[in-house]
Amino acid sequence: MKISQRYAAPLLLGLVSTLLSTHAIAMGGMGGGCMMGCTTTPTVIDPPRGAAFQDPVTMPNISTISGIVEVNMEAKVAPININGVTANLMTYNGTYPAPTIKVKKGDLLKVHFKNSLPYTGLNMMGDARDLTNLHTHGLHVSPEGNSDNTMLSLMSGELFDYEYDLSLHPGGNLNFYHPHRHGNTAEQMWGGMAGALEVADETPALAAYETHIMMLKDISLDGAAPAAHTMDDFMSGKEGNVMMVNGKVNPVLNMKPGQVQRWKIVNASNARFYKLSLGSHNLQVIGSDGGLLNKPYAQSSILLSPGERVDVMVKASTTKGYYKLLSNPYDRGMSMMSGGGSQQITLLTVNVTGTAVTNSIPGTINASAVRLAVPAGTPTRQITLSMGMMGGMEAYINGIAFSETNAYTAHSSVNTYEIWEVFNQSMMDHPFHQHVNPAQVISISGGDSAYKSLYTTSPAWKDTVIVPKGGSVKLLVPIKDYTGMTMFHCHILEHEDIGMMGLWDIR
Ligand SMILES: [Cu+2]
Repeated sequence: MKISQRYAAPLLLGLVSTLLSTHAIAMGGMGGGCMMGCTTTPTVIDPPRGAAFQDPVTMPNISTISGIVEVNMEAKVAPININGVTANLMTYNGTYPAPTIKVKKGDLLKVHFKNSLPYTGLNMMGDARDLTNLHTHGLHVSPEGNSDNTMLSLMSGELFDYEYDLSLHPGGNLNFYHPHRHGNTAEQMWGGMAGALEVADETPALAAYETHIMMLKDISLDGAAPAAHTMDDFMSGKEGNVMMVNGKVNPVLNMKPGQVQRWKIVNASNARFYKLSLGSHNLQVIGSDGGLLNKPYAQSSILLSPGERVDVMVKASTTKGYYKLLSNPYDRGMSMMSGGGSQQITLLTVNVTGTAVTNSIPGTINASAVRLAVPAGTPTRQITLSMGMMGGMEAYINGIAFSETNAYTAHSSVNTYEIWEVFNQSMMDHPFHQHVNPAQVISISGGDSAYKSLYTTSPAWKDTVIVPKGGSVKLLVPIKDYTGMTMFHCHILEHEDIGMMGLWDIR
């Protein structure tokens, strides 16, 4: 196993602290916008209807052996057309979004990884920009060795063969692969490194529906490159000014009148939250991060933070016409002035057209999905998330900013349960993500009421949950099957890079 071979000290932090303190005062403190309760008129971002909707391309499987999926994956800079502008993005295999890897439960996934990112010096964290690795967000697999090992660090030119044994992964769900090299994660994912990893479900009732994958991402360009991160971006989380579904602005998806489609949606943005709605249509949630729910849960809108996935069924109106899939304003705490907190964005347009069909949404999805009772005597662990106020560009878990030499470490025993009570002591929401083991949400204090209701009443398995600003979340975490050193962190990836990450040592 290779641990970071080229890990430079964060030389710039002293300078950064000074500048940030000055700036924070100028902005009137950490909030930088509406602290509470204020309303603004949404900024409407309604681009013209774009090209026909396309799913991400599928990653070619080079294996001829049943039960083995084998892919070649190369991290590299490549020209990508972003809304008419050709920009050099950081990609997997030269495409954005990266190709979807398709596997099924029980498969062995082999990834022949090559790091062809060029060495281009150090970033603001003091880390060489080429260092990367691969995280399979959502997979219940080993975090050790050549599996989902986010302690690895691969230099430009390095090859590495990953292997993921999916025999204990519980079932069908949409996962998400992206880099996880501490200090570089935010810049690399912002630059375009993200792909879907679909574990097929074995639910015959769902097989007949037209199904699509939608990767939501925003970006800003500076000339022919992704806009560079600033210190403010690391504190606030970087949002872009071009919002895309599968790399396209406002693509048009055709549905027949009355047709039911299934959409598997992943928020692949660094920091932008989406509050999705489709006119007067209900979005019927049938699955979440970790798999299918027992039945559809009708929602008029769905809040989706970075790293979360949602599996929805939508029944098209019987009235032909155009319907906008919107992202509505949601104040995550730092974005009221310019970002998603104040914006109503048309992400995609549904064109209801053609000959009517009579589809219906099944009443039962996965009868075996249940909410677990909390086992008697389950111990509680308290995890507190906080941000540096005046002290510097840092974020903390239980008061410690993660580094390779110092981290809050949770010590757990395999095949036990724990309750994790996660407190947010900052004025921003933080999507809390734990690797390897999904959890069920016992309770949420604060935040969006529909989000709270959905995830505290349905048998959802979550690996990413919003911890509302000033609020808390209580999770029931089964620690199953795998020992090893893994991680939990904020999925606003800038916050992860500045330290809002802890180690999880499972023995
Ligand atoms: Cu955060």
